[in-house]
Amino acid sequence: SNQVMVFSKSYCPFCIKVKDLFKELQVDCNVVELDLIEDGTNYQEMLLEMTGQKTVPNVFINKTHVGGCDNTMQAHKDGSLQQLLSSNEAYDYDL
Ligand code: GSH
Repeated sequence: SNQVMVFSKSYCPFCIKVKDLFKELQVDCNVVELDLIEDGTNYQEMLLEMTGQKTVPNVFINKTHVGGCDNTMQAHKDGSLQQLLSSNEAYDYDL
């Protein structure tokens, strides 16, 4: 099945909006709250290098980088989110 990753910060309103959307769609997602991780790794810098995007939320579905909140809402509107969610690619990141 598909795998959804949401890199988030617990206090970020855009992240809450994205997490609420997936909840509403009854899509299980793996949420990583970057502000709650204290292992010394700069995950945001890694995400910036991978995707060119520094802000959270940073959403991935399977092998596809969806983007931030605006990108995810737009993909929901235009149907591309559902298409990604119904695809069957394996999750392939090595974070
Ligand atoms: N337009 C962006 C989107 O649609 O995702 C807004 C995202 C945004 O502004 N996120 C803030 C952020 O990442 C947190 S609320 N700020 C920089 C940071 O926390 O390092």
